[in-house]
Amino acid sequence: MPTIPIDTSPAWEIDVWARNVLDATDFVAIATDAAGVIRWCGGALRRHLGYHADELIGRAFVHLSEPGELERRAESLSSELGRRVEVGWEAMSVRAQDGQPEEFDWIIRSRGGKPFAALLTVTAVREDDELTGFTVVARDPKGLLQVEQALQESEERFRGAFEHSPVGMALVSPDGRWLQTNPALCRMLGYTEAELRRRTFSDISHPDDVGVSVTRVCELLSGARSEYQLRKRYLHKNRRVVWSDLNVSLVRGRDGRPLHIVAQILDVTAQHRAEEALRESEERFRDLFENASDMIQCADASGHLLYVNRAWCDKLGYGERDVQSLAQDRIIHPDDIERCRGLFNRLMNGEPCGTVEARFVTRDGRVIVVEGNVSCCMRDGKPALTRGIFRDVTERRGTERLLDDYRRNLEDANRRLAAANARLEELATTDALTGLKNRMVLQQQLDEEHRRTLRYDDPLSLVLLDVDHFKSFNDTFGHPAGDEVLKQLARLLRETARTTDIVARFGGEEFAILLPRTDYDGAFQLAERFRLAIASSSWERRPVTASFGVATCLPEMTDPSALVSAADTAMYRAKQLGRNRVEGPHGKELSLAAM
Ligand code: GH3
Ligand code: MG
Ligand code: MG
Repeated sequence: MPTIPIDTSPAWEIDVWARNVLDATDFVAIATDAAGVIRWCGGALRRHLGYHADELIGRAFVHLSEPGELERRAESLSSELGRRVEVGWEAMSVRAQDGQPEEFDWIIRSRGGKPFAALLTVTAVREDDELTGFTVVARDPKGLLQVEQALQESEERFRGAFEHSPVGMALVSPDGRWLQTNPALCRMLGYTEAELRRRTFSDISHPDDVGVSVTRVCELLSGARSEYQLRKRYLHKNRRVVWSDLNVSLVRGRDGRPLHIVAQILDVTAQHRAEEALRESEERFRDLFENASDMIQCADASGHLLYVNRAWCDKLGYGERDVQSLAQDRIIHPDDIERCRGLFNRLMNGEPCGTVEARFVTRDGRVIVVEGNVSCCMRDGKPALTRGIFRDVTERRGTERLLDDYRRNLEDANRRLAAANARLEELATTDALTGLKNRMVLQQQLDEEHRRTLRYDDPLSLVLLDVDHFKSFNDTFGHPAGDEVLKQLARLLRETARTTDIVARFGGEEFAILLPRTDYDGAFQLAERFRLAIASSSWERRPVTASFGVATCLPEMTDPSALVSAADTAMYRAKQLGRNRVEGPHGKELSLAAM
């Protein structure tokens, strides 16, 4: 028979047989008063906890607890019940007081100081509706002990992992308070663990992310989801934004009540910034690509389109989807395919880029003219794809053609105008009957040569000639025959003159020959030559002769008309002296001297 400790209080007496039965069981049985002071204990007490019953009687049960256990339980019950639960016997018995047996995991400190895990069942004892005490049954301590050891080791391992994890980790109460946080999280957020304990997750979340965080937690607590992932912002103690990837799950007790929230928080600020920068740059390029007014296309190495931009679709009338794996030949005008394939093959053979002008055919069969630039993109040393940027130049080509036509017409018109002008000038300067220069031209040339003579002191001479007895010729043979004489005479003068001499019809049957750089002697000899040419020419009706007057410009002749007058005077002298002769203003002497 085991030793039976007898409580002196009659209320705590127990039947010997009952005690024996209890001692044979594998659980520890304890009875306390209403304040949790142990009044009786038995069962597997000694075997599993090492105590004698009388060592425990009179001690508060809570003194058998591991440090921290009571605080944790009081805290969790406080948040669960929404009122403050004292760190003491109340934390162990509050539910039992409500009339239901309370079952929970607990760690009891054994006699040797070793912790033992037990499943405690606390039941209130009432007499006449008055609470007189509690029974506490610590079950299955042996099995639990092994589990406890394993748990302890595992907890140590877990704690090590928790403490040294580079990822922020935390236990959060269902109402959002940080219960336990690891150093990585403290570093990430700039708070000490104690500072975090005084805050909720909402306190340090970015205001814009509080709403979604709270919603997710509510979903967890309501059972709508068992975990969630979220990218959210926290505010570091120094107010800077910390981007994090949050992984959250809920731990529930045996009875399904939410115990605490486990959160893993990875600082992704740098990654987030990089992603943002990438997204922005991608957006910029996409904007450029999509909104470019040029047509942009990308094709694979077999010439099938991979993607095109909006301008491409708009110009050619295709939808973005129709284009996928469309052969690019399909949009090229049949007559231009050969040339375009040539460029494509050159690109495939290593030419980095090339320009092309070609006709594209729209989906509804219209033809547009494009010019563009195609380049090749290499991957692993092999041509992987081609990119082309094309501009619709249909209108420009049309305008260019119009401009070309216009330019050609203009050139034509200019040519015709120049010809007409030349003709007009000829008409204005040429004598219609003889084809010689007219008197106006003679006058201009005379003015010009006269100026030159005065300036350079070059000699200048003028010969005037008048057909002899021409009136009687006309009278005898008719005017048309007279015209023929004038034409033949003009031809003779032209043939006899030097290239520098200017032969003109002076009026009626009078002609003039202006002789630049020719002195009086030279002029006289030339006049003789003209005279002989006329007199010796064969004439159809009767011999024709003319009388010549020669004059050379003298320094006192400041006006060109003086030269004309001198020649005219000389010509009259020739008439008076018998015609068919050459005369100077003062007779023939000079010429004779020269002959
Ligand atoms: P002279 O020897 O004194 O010069 O006598 P002339 O008859 O030649 O002189 P006159 O001045 O009396 O007559 C000139 C004639 O020249 C008169 C005119 O009919 C003729 N004549 C002038 N121009 C033309 C012309 O273009 N064609 C023809 N057929 N005759 C012309
Ligand atoms: Mg005359
Ligand atoms: Mg005459």
